[in-house]
Amino acid sequence: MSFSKDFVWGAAAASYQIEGAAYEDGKGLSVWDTMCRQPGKVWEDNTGDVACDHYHRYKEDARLMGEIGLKAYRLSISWPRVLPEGVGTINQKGLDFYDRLIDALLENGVQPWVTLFHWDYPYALYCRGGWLNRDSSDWFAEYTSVIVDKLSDRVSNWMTLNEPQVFIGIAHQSGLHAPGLQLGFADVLLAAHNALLAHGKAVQVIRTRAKTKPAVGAALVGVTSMPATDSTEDIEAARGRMFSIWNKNCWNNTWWADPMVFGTYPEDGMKIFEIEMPAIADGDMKTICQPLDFYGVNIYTGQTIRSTGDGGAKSVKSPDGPPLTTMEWQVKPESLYWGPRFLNERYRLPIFITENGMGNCDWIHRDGKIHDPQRIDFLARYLSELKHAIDDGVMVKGYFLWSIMDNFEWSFGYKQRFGIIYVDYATGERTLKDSANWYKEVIASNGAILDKT
Ligand code: GCO
Repeated sequence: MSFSKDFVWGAAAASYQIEGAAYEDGKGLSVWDTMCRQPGKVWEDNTGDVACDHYHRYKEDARLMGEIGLKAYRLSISWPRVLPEGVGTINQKGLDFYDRLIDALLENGVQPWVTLFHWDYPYALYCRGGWLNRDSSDWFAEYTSVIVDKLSDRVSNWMTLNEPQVFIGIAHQSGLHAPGLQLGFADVLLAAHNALLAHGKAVQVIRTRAKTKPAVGAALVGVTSMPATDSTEDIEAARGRMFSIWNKNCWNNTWWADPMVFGTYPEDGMKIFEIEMPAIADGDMKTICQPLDFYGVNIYTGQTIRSTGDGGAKSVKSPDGPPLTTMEWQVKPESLYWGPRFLNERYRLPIFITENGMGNCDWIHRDGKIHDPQRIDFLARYLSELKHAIDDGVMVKGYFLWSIMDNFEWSFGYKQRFGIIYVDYATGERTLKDSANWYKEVIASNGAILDKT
């Protein structure tokens, strides 16, 4: 076995990170627009005001994606661009942008995979309590219906939320991401519950209103554990760690995926969070648990786990001088073997890697090209592990490289470059990096060249 003929080779980006045009054509404010206005919140006070100017350059971008041979592009929609107040009046010009973008992608042979929410939350709704407001799931359902009505004649692949672990945990608990709140844990769990309800209601809306048969999932972040050795004990220890909750934060798999897939919060979490648990109304868990077509997961790295020999697990200290990306994330290719394997075993859904890639120190070399051998090596290692998982029978159906182009990396601003297309932010000029040309060959050979890289 290897990559199937219909394996989805893709790349991803998100609205606020690339679009720019933050104050154009009637777009409303998002919490990231306001966060970037607060001095010191983002590296060098960078903002997404212009970003990659994708709002104006989308045709060129779609053409480049076609040139690379992408089968699919994972984009997200800016909620306040379409609904400046978050609900109510539609901003036609904003909605039309996505209409044109979808057409441009299809003209270039690239299937659009749409994420409804990738963090640019409408500021107007934040002022009404945001995710803490019980109505927030209905606001999201209303927004979803606007998008589905407009795009579902051409879009059939949908993701509801991107990384709730982060936009709740980091944005509402540690405050590093917009809206930058540091709430008590009871409020964090309330926001989490409302976000899960929003997911469930959005799935219902997609299923009832879509004009073409939809495939629906979410893009969760995989908190991946990997065994230190192939021994049964270490594998069990890693699996146990991957699906357990042991401290009061949102950085885990099960608090999010268990309600979505099984309709229950995990027992260990409920025990640890006992005094902070939100009120769960009748029917909530049923609403959250809607049938899903796939499990989308973003995986960049992982934690190596060893059995303690008495049923426990401990994480293995990194070797001295570990391989690191510019984000200082450890290079752990096996995370793309164990992550999908454990998730597929537990949740029994086909897996899509909705993000994987690396921040690298890219610049234009003296020959005018962008040589990024580290990224090529990184991707080859990770994709080989993914192939290994598929060979072992793990149901993995697609892979989205993060990112199609350099972009605004949240609180890191433009300091980090994740793209396979280089963006000169001063001019907007795009240049394919070596990795883009390499990925083109990976796609054209359906992964066969990985063995030769
Ligand atoms: C996230 C997001 C992306 C990031 C990417 C690199 O995981 O933070 O989904 O928007 O840019 O993961 O950090």
